Amino acid sequence: MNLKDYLSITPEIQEALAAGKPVVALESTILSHGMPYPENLSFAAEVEKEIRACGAHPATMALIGGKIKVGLSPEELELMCRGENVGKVSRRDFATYLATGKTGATTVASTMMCAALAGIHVFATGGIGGVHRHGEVPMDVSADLQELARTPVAVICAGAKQILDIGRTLEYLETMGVPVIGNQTADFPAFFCRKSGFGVDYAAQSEAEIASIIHAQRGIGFTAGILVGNPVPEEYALDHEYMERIINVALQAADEANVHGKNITPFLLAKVKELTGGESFETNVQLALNNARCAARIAAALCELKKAE
Ligand code: PSU
Ligand code: MN
Repeated sequence: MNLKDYLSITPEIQEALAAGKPVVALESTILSHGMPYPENLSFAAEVEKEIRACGAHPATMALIGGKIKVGLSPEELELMCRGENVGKVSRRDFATYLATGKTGATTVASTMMCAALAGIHVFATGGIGGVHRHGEVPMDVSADLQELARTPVAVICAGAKQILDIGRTLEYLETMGVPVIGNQTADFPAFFCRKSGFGVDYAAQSEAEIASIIHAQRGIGFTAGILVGNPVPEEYALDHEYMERIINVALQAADEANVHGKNITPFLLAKVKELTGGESFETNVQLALNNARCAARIAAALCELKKAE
């Protein structure tokens, strides 16, 4: 067995990659474990539409039937959105899911792995995992951070949710040598809010400039990824203090329900949605669409830079 036996790339994505056209990777955990059905289905359709409107090709990842799926059919998207018997796959789960044929939704970490295997350099998501608040006690540090340190894919996100310790998350990324670039912001965004109070390493002026940084990182042979913080559009941003209160209630609920490990992130996401009466959901959708458009334009600029080599 080798990689070719596991990779299952749709003809559309195969052709796009062969022709040097822009492709944007998308994760499936945001669908299966981050949003309710059927809202996730319309979100999945919308995000793919936005990427196409920007002239790029969307490649949603999943592990299905022992294959690494790069690009999903409408039936496969439906399966991931229904989320019945769909696990959450990070790097440690990858081989088990391939061997057993279980259906797995990919996180930021495993989507980066799939993208790198397929030759895709840009990936759009909502928020990344990170160091959990008081994570030094259970040592809960998302595998997303380690993956950013080892896999050369640029991740376009709206920052990290306040459910995490954003300061420690950024310290970890610095230690691991991961560039953290702001898209026209000097402040690392906090998902629902445009600012976290922590700075990025560099505030890029444009998406073209971000593409040039990704190009340089690849050119010098560095194998770490790049994290791009793209703030939620102003009109959908939520108040920082309000979200802080909501998140403290959610964290308390997680504590009382004794939720740990891989279940804590989906638990907190659902609780925050419940406590904000759906207001946060609209923000979540809009920031993810915004990241998809940004990623598509970065991917297109990167293709131009490669052609000009
Ligand atoms: N944060 C969000 N929404 C998400 C996730 C995180 O705001 O959907 C998902 C992503 O797939 C991310 C994963 O990679 O949760 C992190 O999980 P963990 O903390 O267990 O590594
Ligand atoms: Mn964890």
